[in-house]
Amino acid sequence: MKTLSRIAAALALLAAAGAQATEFRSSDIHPDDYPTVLAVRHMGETLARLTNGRHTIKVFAKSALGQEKDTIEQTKLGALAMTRVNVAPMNNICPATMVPTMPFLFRSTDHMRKVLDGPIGDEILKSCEEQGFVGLAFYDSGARSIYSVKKPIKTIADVKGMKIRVQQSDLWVALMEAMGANATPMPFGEVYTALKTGLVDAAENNYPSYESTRHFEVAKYYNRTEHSMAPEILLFSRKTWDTLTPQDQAAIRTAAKESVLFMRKLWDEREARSLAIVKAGGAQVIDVDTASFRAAMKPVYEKFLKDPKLQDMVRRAGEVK
Ligand code: GTR
Repeated sequence: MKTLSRIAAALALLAAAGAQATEFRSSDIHPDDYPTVLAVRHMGETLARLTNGRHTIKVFAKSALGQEKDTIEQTKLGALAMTRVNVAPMNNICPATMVPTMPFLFRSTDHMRKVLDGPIGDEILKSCEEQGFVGLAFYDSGARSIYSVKKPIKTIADVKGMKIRVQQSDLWVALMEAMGANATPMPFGEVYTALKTGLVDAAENNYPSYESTRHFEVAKYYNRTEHSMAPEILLFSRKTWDTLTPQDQAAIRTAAKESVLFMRKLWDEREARSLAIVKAGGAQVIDVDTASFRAAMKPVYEKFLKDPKLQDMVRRAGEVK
């Protein structure tokens, strides 16, 4: 009897040693109180609970580990276990991420959430695996609108010739050019200075990012173009993933999915709060003739959706009620 229990204890020890305890490092460019950062921390708590404390996540916020393009690279190499980025810097790497970026694709927040929660969302996440990333989830990022320094924008004619900062993606450059602007791709962390020094006349983002970066202090016209609802994406390093047990992989997926609901609640609250902050800080919210923008987007669809698979995803997304 004694020998048997000694063997059982030894086996348990061996199993525990085999299933390594890990603190996964994850990165984010946003500050500590931003919904994406809080959501990944929440995911870490869930993961610790599901794995009896064996696995946790440490989030490095405020670009501590670099801008989004750098952290994507590190995640691919396995130097970083996870990164939370927008789909934009993934557009060139993993083409299906262009689908939820497409201008005026989603009719509402509700529509966007339904599409991303369904099979189309899963297909997009899965498609990044070939490129070295396990797509775990999408997070909300609201609607993006153009904010300008010198003059408000009411119709597409007002955008002509404006220098507008975009994210580092060919699709984003084309999208802005289709509006008649000069697109200037640059990392997020450089936008404040670019607006302030006149390197660009405008940028575009959702209310929480416009607020948290204090961009509203330099570019006070927030013109509601609402041209894209490009979501955030949570990526796990495929290299690290392949070293994990199926049980641990499942726990990570469950924790990620749970964090999505948590994040949406935070997001809705933050959007409202950010809007109040920017208004109190002097920002003017301008109503825009969005039809004129919508009408100019056809060439963007034609150029970037040549692959019938992507065309089909866009068609199916439109049909989601
Ligand atoms: C924010 C997004 C970031 C980044 C940023 C940008 O809304 O959360 O991931 O994409 O926009 O414009 O670079």
